[in-house]
Amino acid sequence: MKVGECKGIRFPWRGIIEEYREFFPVMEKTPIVTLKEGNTPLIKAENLKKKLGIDLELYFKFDGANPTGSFKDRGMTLALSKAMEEDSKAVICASTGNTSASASAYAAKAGIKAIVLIPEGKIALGKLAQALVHRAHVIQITGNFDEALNIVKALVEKYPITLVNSINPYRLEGQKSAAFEICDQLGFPPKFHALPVGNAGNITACWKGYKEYKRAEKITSLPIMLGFQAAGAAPIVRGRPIKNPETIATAIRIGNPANWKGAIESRDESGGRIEAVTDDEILNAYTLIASVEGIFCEPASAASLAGVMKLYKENYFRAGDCVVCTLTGNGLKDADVVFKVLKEPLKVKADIQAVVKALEGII
Ligand code: AN7
Repeated sequence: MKVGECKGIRFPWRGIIEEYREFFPVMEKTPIVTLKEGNTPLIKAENLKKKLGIDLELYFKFDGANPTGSFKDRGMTLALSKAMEEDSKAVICASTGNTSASASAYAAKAGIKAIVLIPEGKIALGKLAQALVHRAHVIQITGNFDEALNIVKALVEKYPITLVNSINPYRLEGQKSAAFEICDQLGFPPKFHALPVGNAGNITACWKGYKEYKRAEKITSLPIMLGFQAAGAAPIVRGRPIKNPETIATAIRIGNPANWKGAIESRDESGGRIEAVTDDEILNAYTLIASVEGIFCEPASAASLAGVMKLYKENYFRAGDCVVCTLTGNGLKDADVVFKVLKEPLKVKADIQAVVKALEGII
């Protein structure tokens, strides 16, 4: 190959729609809007297994490695492709941050407008930056996610704008690809699949994915679904909407999940559990995943491991069970949290003696 001659990308991953086309409601003429989402790493957590002394085959599905840094891209590629097929001129969503980041990026790629409603002061800075830089029309409301979603739902009744929250069925269609990938990467379905639960779209989507993969005879068994909500925002666990949800994991600060029913069905059909984990448990799992496994996920994502650790202590699992935890988003989006949890780094004079002294006992 001559220098400067580009032959295109070799062995390209084509994005989830092209890779799993037979499972999606797309047509020949559907314009595919993709940032090549999916194909995210499935990482075996050997270090964590040793460190915690747990007898599980534990894996992380790191969906923070998606183009905009979260699993939402899996749903957004389909939602935007269908919006384009329907000749939509604008998309709208309410968001705790990741949906808005993803919608903004995919709308930019599609060349249409994005409008996002977010709870003021309650979304991670990186996510807000993403919506702004992709040139979405960002509106901060002095209210929470649930209120923002109600406004957005009312707006799409009146205006010709496509809703891209997970009540848009194409979102869940796309997100089920995570289940396909996990089965393909492992070579079989896991015994358990643990996820954080906010609006409950992802657990609903993954469960749908496993069922479809089984129907297509790609797998012969189904996993048991485990969903974890933050204790201060755990409507499904408490059995009633939470008016003022609170948690450090702002991504899942949701009091009235749109896919509530889907989450209950996933739990009950698979024989799984939906439980609450405290902010302390979430933060402990968050720093553990980063320091022991080298994966920087966002706090909400760590709810999956926090929940698995909690159930492990309750002797819920059998020795050697295969457990996949989805890490839904990238920690860089919400780096501020690190400084709330860990000490600031040492500061010393620019002099070798001072640095050596600071490293006493380390080198
Ligand atoms: C990192 O972006 O709801 O249970 O508006 O960003 O499918 O809602 C985000 C949710 C987990 C929960 N982890 O997933 C939004 C939004 C992260 C998230 C969830 C979200 P769902």
